[in-house]
Amino acid sequence: MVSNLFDIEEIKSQYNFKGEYYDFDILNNGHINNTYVLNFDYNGCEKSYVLQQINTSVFKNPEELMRNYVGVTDFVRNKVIEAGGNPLRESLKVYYTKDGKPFYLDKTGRYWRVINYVINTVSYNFPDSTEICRKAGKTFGNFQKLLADYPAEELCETIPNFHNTVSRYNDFLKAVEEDRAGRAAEVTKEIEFVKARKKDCSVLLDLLEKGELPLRVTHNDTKLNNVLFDKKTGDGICVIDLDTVMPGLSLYDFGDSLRFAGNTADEDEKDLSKVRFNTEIYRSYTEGYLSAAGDSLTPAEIYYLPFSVKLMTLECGIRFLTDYLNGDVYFRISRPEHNLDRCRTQFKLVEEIEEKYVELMGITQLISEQLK
Ligand code: GN1
Ligand code: MG
Repeated sequence: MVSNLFDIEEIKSQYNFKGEYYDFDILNNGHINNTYVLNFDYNGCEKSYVLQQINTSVFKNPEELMRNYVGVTDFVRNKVIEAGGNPLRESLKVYYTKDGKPFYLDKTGRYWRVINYVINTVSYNFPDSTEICRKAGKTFGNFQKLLADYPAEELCETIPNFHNTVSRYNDFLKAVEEDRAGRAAEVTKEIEFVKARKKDCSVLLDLLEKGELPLRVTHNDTKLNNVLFDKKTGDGICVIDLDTVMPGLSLYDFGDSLRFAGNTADEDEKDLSKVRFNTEIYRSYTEGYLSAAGDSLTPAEIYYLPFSVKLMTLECGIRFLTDYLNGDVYFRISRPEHNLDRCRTQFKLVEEIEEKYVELMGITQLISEQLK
């Protein structure tokens, strides 16, 4: 198959792939990188690799990023081996080019990487059941624990201030002021929604500064579709999308997961009456997460779990709105108002979480007491 997305002959000449290449699939679940599965015939068996083009307008230092990526994947793989697991299914592995690099820089300046394709897995863009969420919670909770002794000083910040909600708020104010795409007048309601919640933006950062929340190594992009589930057992076996593994708060990971999984509708649903926050999903994810990571968390981290869901949802809505105001320069879109629709689902969810806040606090407290 001929593709104008990448030059397969050129990619093939850089790597020691096993077998005869025959076709590729596009895996564009994410909003940032371009991802393909390259399929080879290896002695009559299918052998696949994942090829990703790193988005360098988002990740400005792809070579530093790949240093992180190799460090983290090697670290996780060693832990999987120590625990007697299967490293090619439970962790990612970066393949090196023929000249020994963990990435390939092509003639046009595009950065590529090749990693293992984990066979016989499924991922979900939507949680079909509370059970899936319990398992996702467990998988991210384990991942958190696995990284607990990762040497944080070796990690570069692949996107500076990624979950710094105060700086996200300031970027938003700047976008409103500059109004580059001339759209501010049509989104005054959304702009006011954010401004009314300015205070929320600094809560976790203040606690971090006061030493009341610990800095950890975190994933920072814990969408449900970043977990691969084993097709047979249904268990979450591998966490993917490791570009944003950086020092952060455990609460960023927990909150971001439920921002996505707790939504009863798609992230870009236009009909807001369908967008609700599902407290049963919250309950099962939290049970899974705390059963895996609970004993490594501090009481303050547990106390702020419900707040983190609200904050990460607000942050994501702010980011979509900011991108809409800037003329859609960051997130991949497939329709003109895509970022605005995404922003609106997030803000509807924030309202839902605010309404259900006391219930969420109760659920969290109960689960954490039961696990003691
Ligand atoms: C992006 O590419 P994807 O879909 O895994 C974004 C996340 C957002 C998410 C919103 C590097 O993740 O931060 O939460 O979209 N990743 C980056 O769906 O910005
Ligand atoms: Mg992703």
